[in-house]
Amino acid sequence: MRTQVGIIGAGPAGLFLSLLLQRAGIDCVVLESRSREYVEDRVRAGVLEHGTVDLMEDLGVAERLHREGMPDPRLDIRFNGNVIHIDLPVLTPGRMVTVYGQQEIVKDLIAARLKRGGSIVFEAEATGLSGLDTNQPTIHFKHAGKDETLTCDFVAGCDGFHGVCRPTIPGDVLKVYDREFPFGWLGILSESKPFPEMSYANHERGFALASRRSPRLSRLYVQCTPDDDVANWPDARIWDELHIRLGDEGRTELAEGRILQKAITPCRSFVSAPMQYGRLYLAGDASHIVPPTGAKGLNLAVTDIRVLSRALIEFFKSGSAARLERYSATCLKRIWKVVRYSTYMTTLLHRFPQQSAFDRQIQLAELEYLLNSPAARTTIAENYVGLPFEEE
Ligand code: RFL
Ligand code: PHB
Repeated sequence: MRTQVGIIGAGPAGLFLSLLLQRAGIDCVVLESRSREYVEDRVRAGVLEHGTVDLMEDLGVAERLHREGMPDPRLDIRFNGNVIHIDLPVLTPGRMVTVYGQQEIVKDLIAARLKRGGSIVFEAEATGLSGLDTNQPTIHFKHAGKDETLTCDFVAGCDGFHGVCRPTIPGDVLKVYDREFPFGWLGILSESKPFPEMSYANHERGFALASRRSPRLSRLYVQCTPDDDVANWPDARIWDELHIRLGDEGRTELAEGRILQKAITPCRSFVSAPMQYGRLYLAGDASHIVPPTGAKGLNLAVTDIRVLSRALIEFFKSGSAARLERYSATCLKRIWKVVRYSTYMTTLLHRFPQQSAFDRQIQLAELEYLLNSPAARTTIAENYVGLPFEEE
């Protein structure tokens, strides 16, 4: 097999890239190790920056997003009986976010790609790359029990955090910045009426978050230990912790329902640089991950793809590699700002096991400051809706 751009991974990064390249008349093939059903059902992110929504519109894939997505103008932070209201359109120039499940985006992008005649090979697992320092790199993959190859002009490594692309960059070239937080998130989907506001909570017993997926589907999270097991969390324990941490001790506010899904996610920041090596370009979780507190992972994958698609299109149209050469540097500027913000929100809202009395007081003082200062709330608002793009 031969194509211009070989894309590994049919997550948001790989799928957005495939649609952008396809629109520009550039041939590409997407290889995905899992089945179509598996990637369409994987429950993950839910908060879209306005730039992510704009890109969906631009690509003509926002019809269902506008019908079923929930524009969200506010987020709340609860602590010690107080509620900090962060009113996004007031604090940013008229902006807000949209709540729409990542798996719904993935469904919409897969449907559009296939309808437009593009190819996605499911259950095709990339096993290695060769010739990255030549003009004809090759992806080796297994499909239907056979070893196959895909020769390309460029390889886009969109294969997530546990993919094969990042490890092919030699260790002496790749620098890794890593921080593991001493907790995880237990997330559930529940058939129950959600809170009207996206509500984050800092509580003595740990962090909690009340989000949603539809008017009848709640998405709820509680801080747990990093090596925790869902077996330690029977439904009653989850509801008890949610009521307490969200400040609903009287159990009148948070509606309970049947729990459809339960999973634990570690909280970790990880950045690898550079994001390119020879003819391989990494994008999204393949290159960096952030703790979910900032709601940024998916949005950051999308901003990498904006930069990468523009650089590849310029190369194929004009022969200029100038944008490709500065791909990593361009992306990393934004990535570090998002890592900073995600670290700030994570540090602000969680209980740290070794937290000193001093550190706890600083955390509470920061929350009091946010309660009373529109300037402090603006810094959260402008990061939450998405920082402006700096690339010319
Ligand atoms: P993905 O989605 O992991 O996709 C990578 C794809 O590559 C495939 N793959 C391979 N295919 C072929 N050969 C191989 N060898 C392969 N190895 C892997 C995988 O099967 C997969 O289909 O990465 P991508 O596209 O970079 O997208 C990143 C996002 O998925 C991720 O950052 C977000 O989900 C993070 N995240 C959130 N981001 C937000 O912007 N807003 C949020 O509200 C938000 N909440 C969250 C989150 C992530 C969470 N979890 C579970 C990690 C909440 C949670 C709980
Ligand atoms: C979600 O709805 O899944 C969600 C919302 C906000 C976050 C993380 C996840 O910070």
